[in-house]
Order: sequence, then structure tokens, then C-alpha cells
Amino acid sequence: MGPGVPYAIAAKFAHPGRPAVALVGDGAMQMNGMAELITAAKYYERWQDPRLVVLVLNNRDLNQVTWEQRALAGDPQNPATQRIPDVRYADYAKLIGLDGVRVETPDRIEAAWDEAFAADRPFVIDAVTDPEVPPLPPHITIEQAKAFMHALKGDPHARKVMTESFKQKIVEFLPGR
Ligand SMILES: Cc1ncc(C[n+]2csc(CCOP(=O)(O)OP(=O)(O)O)c2C)c(N)n1
Ligand SMILES: [Mg+2]
Repeated sequence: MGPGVPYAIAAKFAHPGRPAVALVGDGAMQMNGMAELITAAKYYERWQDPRLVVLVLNNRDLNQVTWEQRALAGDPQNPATQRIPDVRYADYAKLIGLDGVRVETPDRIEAAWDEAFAADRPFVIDAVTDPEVPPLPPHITIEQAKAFMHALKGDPHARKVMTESFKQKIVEFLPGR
């Protein structure tokens, strides 16, 4: 957690003539990615191709750990430790002289990437995403399924999680897949 933005900056120094893309969690962004954007703002004018795109997956949650706790320990989500603030990452980029856009609906995704790759400076895409979509593997063990079901008892988002799980699994049984 945390190397996305600094590694992308390192990539820019290694290959200043090529664009670099970092896909970053919002927790990582709050931990160090936002500070590292200041580094990008300091140096980007030295890069022959100034494009460095940071996609922030803004789910307002430390989601990998939320799901680890749900699927392995069978614990419901603990909002006190897992939820994190919704930050306007694109506005922050603009504040420090970079550029960005916030994406709140799927129909805005394509335009956001077009804008990012047309930009003359590092660009942040603040993508608002859904923390209740389970990262389901194709084959789930009985133990994982049991822990998952146990975790939903008392989980504040149980209903949404069940709906999203069903939506994901049902497509595996649809014809043409
Ligand atoms: C430095 C560091 N601290 C803590 C962790 C444990 N950890 C792994 S994933 C994660 C949450 C990541 O949250 P976020 O960046 O928002 O990504 P998401 O899973 O929500 O996409 C944490 C705390 C880690 N891997 N590295
Ligand atoms: Mg997150």
C-alpha cells in the first residue's frame, strides 16, 4: 500500500518521454499519494512528455482489509476502522497546479481518460466506486463461503453486499460467457 504514485514518478524519471499510469486506492492516496503529487508538481515540467495519470479508486474504505476480515475471519465490516473520508482528489490536484476530474457515473469514464491523456500535466481521475462489490474469486471454498455468510450477520451493508454478490455470480451462468 502506498508505492503507486512514487513508483509512477520514478517511472517518469526513467522514461520522461512516455506516459505513466498509477491505479491507486483512496487509502493509499490519503496515506502518501497526495503528498507525492507535490513531487510530481515540482518536476513535471522537466519531463518531455508531462503525462502522469493517477486513477484514484475512491470507495471511501480500506476495502481490501474489509474483505479480508469478512471472507477470512467472518467479521462484519467495522466502520470505525475501515471507513475513510471522501476527499476531492481532482480538486486537490488543481489546487497544486495539476489537473483532474471527478467521475461519479460510468458514462463519464471514457471522457475522463480522454481528458487525462490529452492533458499537458499530471492528471488525477477521482473515480467514485462502490465498496460493497465483493472481490469474488471464480472458485470459492466452503470455508470462505461460510465465513462470508457469517460476516454478513451484523454487517451494516449486508443487504447491498448480497445484491452485488448475486449480480456478479449470476453472470457466470448466463449463456454466451
Ligand atoms: C503500508 C501499509 N499499511 C497497511 C497495509 C495493510 N493494507 C493492505 S490493503 C489496505 C487497505 C487499502 O485501502 P485503499 O488504499 O483504499 O484500497 P482499496 O482496498 O480500498 O481499493 C491496508 C490497510 C499495507 N499493505 N501497507
Ligand atoms: Mg479504498
